[in-house]
Amino acid sequence: MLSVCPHDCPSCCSLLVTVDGGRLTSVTGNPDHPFTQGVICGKVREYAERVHSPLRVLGPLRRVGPKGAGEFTPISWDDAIATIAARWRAIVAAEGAEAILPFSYAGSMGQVQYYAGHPLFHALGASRLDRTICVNTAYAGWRATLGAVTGNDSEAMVGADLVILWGVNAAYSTINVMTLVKQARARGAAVVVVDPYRTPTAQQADLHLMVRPGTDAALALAVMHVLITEARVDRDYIERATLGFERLAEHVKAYPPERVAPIVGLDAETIVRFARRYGASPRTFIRIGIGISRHDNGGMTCRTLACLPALTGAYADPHGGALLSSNAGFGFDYAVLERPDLLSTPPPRIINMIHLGRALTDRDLAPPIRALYVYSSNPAAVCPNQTLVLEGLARDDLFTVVHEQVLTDTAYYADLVLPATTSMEHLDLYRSYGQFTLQLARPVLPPQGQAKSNWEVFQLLARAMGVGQDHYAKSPEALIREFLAKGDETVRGITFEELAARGWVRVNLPRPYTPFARVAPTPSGKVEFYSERLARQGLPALPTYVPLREGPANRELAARYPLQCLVPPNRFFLNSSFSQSALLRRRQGTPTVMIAPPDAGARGILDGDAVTVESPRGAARLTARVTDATRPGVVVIEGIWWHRLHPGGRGVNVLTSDRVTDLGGGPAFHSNLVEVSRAS
Ligand SMILES: Nc1nc2c(c(=O)[nH]1)N[C@H]1C(S)=C(S)[C@@H](COP(=O)(O)OP(=O)(O)OC[C@H]3O[C@@H](n4cnc5c(=O)[nH]c(N)nc54)[C@H](O)[C@@H]3O)O[C@H]1N2
Ligand SMILES: Nc1nc2c(c(=O)[nH]1)N[C@H]1C(S)=C(S)[C@@H](COP(=O)(O)OP(=O)(O)OC[C@H]3O[C@@H](n4cnc5c(=O)[nH]c(N)nc54)[C@H](O)[C@@H]3O)O[C@H]1N2
Ligand SMILES: [Mo]
Repeated sequence: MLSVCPHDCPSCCSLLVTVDGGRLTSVTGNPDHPFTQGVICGKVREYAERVHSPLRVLGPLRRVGPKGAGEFTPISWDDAIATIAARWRAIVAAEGAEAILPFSYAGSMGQVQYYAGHPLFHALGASRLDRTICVNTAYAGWRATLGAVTGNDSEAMVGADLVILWGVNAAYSTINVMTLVKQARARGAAVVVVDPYRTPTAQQADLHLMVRPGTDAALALAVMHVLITEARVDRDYIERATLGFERLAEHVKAYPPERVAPIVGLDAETIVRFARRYGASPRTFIRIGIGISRHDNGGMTCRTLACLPALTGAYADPHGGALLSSNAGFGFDYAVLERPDLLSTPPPRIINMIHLGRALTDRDLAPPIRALYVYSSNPAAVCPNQTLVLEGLARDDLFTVVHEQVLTDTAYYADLVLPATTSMEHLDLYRSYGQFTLQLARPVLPPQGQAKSNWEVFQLLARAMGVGQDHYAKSPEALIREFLAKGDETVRGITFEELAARGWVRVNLPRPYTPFARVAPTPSGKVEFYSERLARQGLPALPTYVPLREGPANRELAARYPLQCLVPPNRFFLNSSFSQSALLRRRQGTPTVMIAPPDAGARGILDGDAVTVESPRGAARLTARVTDATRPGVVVIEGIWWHRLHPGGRGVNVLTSDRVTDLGGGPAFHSNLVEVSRAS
């Protein structure tokens, strides 16, 4: 049977699943899907273990122990819904509906389940949530240069001369890109990886540029310097499709390779060679990851990288260009799912999700948050500044409901836990942010235990609260049909029936897809080297390297916390999902921090030692892995283990800051200064 991977990953794989005796027995990649090509990651191959996990929540639960202890007793669905409705009504009467905060992210990328709660919370007048934790910074930077978050089709890289994987650890985070990289190599392409540590992706590259964290904009500006001074640019493209070239040319004089070399931690010669290689042909494809954007200067970095293919004309080449995300390739009308018409005027306040800890602990917030409803997310583990998040979740006067598939760290703090279906148990429509197919997955299993989908629970809550009834009277299938019908030309003609029969359909985009070949949907209609819009926001109008606020240039902080700490994904978890899996935990090992031999030596740390990593926010216990895969001055903690699985009970995000980046209100997870010491 056909299914779709529901997880928050750009690949959005098409799956083949088998079910036997009411149990999921195997999950493999669909060989007929052009992006999946039969290959899926080691996490989803073990999906049966997740669906039938001993930690699955199978019925509603009520807390009996202290918050955080995870002690519950079963209750009925009727009781659970009645309890929630009664508590919400009392809170609305006493302090107003803004005292209720929904909290969700991308546990499921299915469009029905992702947006299921928006209409209810809009109709109630609850506080709105600004969902910034992942792509907002990157998208804001990309839009500043190009106007829309789309790019060349990854499949085009197969015919490229040069493929650059810039701040993307595809071998972990979107494995199917590696399939395309291998095919490109077989046809003679060179592969360059730009990443501050030697990831498995970097190990497969012809050249790995091990840059210092947060310095990519400087590197890109030096590349521009070389391209422009050596006249390796496409004058025709620049003339017809870009704005501000003369100003850019003047501006990048300040970034000669010799000056940039010590900033980025590469020698000038390497930078020049890289620039010449890039300028040798427009047949160059850059796959840009979201990783580079999780820094203080992340928005500007994305904007700067997006300028490179415009200098060489690669955006117009059928095998060139760049892709950050395929987001805007899908022209849907989200009002169908989100129902902004149900919002009051003026709309309720909006709370940045990365400030969850602040919002829950802020004594001056009026009204305070009295009720939290968490679904499709595990904020206790994934939000920055975990100390504050846990302090908030522990509040006895906070009424917390968590709708979950498994008993997560966040669920441990819930007053009520509600059981959620998995993608194998409910219908949904999926779009990807790394490729251009639309997919549908129908249930292959009945709901496990008493599990209900997000949609079904919001239907019950809407009825109990007496709001949004017109919306929740629809079935998920009717909603999907309406959503398809109201989309623009990119999805016109794609029907529910076709999706149900084939599993996937490519959206109506030309092949090759070169969206920025002649124009870009910016205010000027061109690729903007110079951005009036950024200038109006008080930001540099031209691409600029701005040192990290929390980085080596911050001498005072760096004196106490001399190491830069990156916190990217690991191989076997998906954010904190799959932490529940004993099998995948075994494959993953234990929570570790990678540290370079000189840094370890200076601290008397040996490989395998128990260490404490401390940032200005807090401290976590990990196992040291002494390795030259990272450079001196940079340590790496891969993955988000549920914090209750760390010795000491605090996870990686106890270290990270809830400071926002330069653009888009996203988090600076990787701009994180720490000190590492042997645990006593
Ligand atoms: N196995 C696995 N896969 C995942 C996830 C997971 O947790 N596990 N998460 C999923 C999600 S939600 C997302 S958003 C995507 C994210 O996937 P990606 O787009 O790949 O982004 P990140 O994983 O955040 O970071 C990618 C790389 O950026 C590097 N990096 C950090 N700072 C810098 C820098 O300053 N310069 C450069 N050049 N590189 C830098 C990191 O070291 C890392 O190797 O992956 C998805 N896929
Ligand atoms: N240190 C560090 N922190 C990070 C990151 C990082 O790289 N490093 N990455 C950040 C990024 S990119 C992201 S996107 C966020 C992700 O943060 P989250 O979106 O919170 O991701 P997960 O940890 O995967 O948690 C999703 C939860 O949703 C549940 N779930 C799945 N499907 C459904 C459903 O249909 N209904 C309901 N009710 N629940 C469901 C899963 O069981 C899981 O526990 O984390 C961020 N945090
Ligand atoms: Mo993400």
